[in-house]
Amino acid sequence: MTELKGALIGCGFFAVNQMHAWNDVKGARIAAICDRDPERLKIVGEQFGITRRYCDASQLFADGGFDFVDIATTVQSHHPLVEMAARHKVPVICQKPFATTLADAKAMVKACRDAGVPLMVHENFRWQTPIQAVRRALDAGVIGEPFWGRFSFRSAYDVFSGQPYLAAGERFIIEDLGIHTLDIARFILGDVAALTARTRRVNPNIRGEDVATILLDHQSGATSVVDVSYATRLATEPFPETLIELDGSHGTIRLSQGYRLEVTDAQGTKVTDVSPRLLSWASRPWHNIQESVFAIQQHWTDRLAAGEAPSTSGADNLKTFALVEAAYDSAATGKTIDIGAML
Ligand code: NAD
Ligand code: 89Y
Repeated sequence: MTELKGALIGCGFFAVNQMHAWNDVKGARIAAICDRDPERLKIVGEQFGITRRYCDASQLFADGGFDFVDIATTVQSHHPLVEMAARHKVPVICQKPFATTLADAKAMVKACRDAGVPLMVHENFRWQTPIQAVRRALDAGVIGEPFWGRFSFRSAYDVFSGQPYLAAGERFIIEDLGIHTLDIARFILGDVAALTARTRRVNPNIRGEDVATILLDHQSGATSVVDVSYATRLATEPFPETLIELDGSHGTIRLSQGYRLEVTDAQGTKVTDVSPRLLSWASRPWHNIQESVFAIQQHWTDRLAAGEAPSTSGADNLKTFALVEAAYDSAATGKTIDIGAML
C-alpha cells in the first residue's frame, strides 16, 4: 500500500496528540506542517522531525505535495481553511467545533462536495474504546429496543490552563465539549427530531455557560438526556469520561466511572472493564481521548485509501452541529427546537 502524505495546519495544544497519532497510523504520515505562530511551528517541527514548515497556509497549498490536510486550528479559521483545501482539491480533516454557525458549516460541506473532495470532522469521542463498547453491547441485542438514555459528562477539571481561549468565548461547554456528548447520543440512539435545553454559568471567571442540560427526542422514539458540566466537583475526578445509561425493552446498559460496563438482562448482569489503552505517548487522564485520536485518524486513512466516506463526514457532522446551535437557541428562548427544520 502506498503511504498517504498529509499536511497539518495549526501546531497548538491539541495538535501534538494528532502528530503523535499520525506517527502510529499505518498508511499515512505527515510531510509538512503550518502555523502562523513561528514559535509553535518550530516546537512541533523539531519534536516530530518535520522540515517542511510554513507560516502561511496559502503558501503550503501553493507548494502542494500532499494527499490530505489535517486542520487543527481553533474554530475561527476553519471556514477559510476548509474552502482553501476544497479549491486545491485536497481531501480535508477539520477539528471540532467544525464552524461557528450552522450556515457556515453547510457552506463548508457544500464547498467540499462541489469540489469532489472527502471531508471528515475530527469528532473523535465516538471512537473512544468505552463508547465503542457500548455501541457493540447495544448491537448484541440483549437489552432489546432502547427507549431511554443518559449521556453525562460532569467534571471540575481545569481545562482553561491548557486551552485559555475556552474561558474567553461567549459560548463554552456546549460548543466545546457538549458537541462530543451530543454526537455520542446520536451515535448510540440515532438522529434527533427535537431538542430542549437549559444552561447556566457557575464559574464567575469565565464568559460562557459551563453547565447544560439537554433533552433529546430521537427519531426512533427514544428519549435521552445529555448533561454536561465543568462546575461539578466530585470525590474522584472523572475527566474525561462520558458516562452512559441506557434502558431497553429487555435490559439495561450502564457505563460508569472507571470504565466499567454493566449489561443486565433477565439472565443477570455481565460486567466488563472497557478501559482505553495507554498508548506509548499518552498520559492519564487524557489517554482515553488520545487513543480515540489515533482511532479516528486510522479510520480516515483506511477510508481515504478505499475511496469511502468516513463515519464523521462533514455531512454527518451537520446533524451534530445542528444540535449545538439548537441547544443555544432553546436555552435562549425556552422553546423546543425542531431539528429537521434546520437541516
Ligand atoms: P491552540 O490555540 O492551542 O492551537 C491552535 C493553533 O493554530 C495555534 O498555534 C495557532 O497559531 C494556529 N492557527 C490558528 N489559525 C491559523 C491559521 N489560519 N493558519 C495557521 N495556523 C493557525 O488550540 P487547541 O487547544 O490546540 O485547539 C485546536 C482545536 O482542537 C480547537 O478547535 C479545539 O476545540 C480542538 N480540540 C479538540 C479536542 C478533541 O478531543 N477533538 C480536544 C482539544 C481541542
Ligand atoms: O476542547 C475539549 C475537547 O474537545 O475535549 C476536551 C476538551 O479538551 C476540553 O473540554
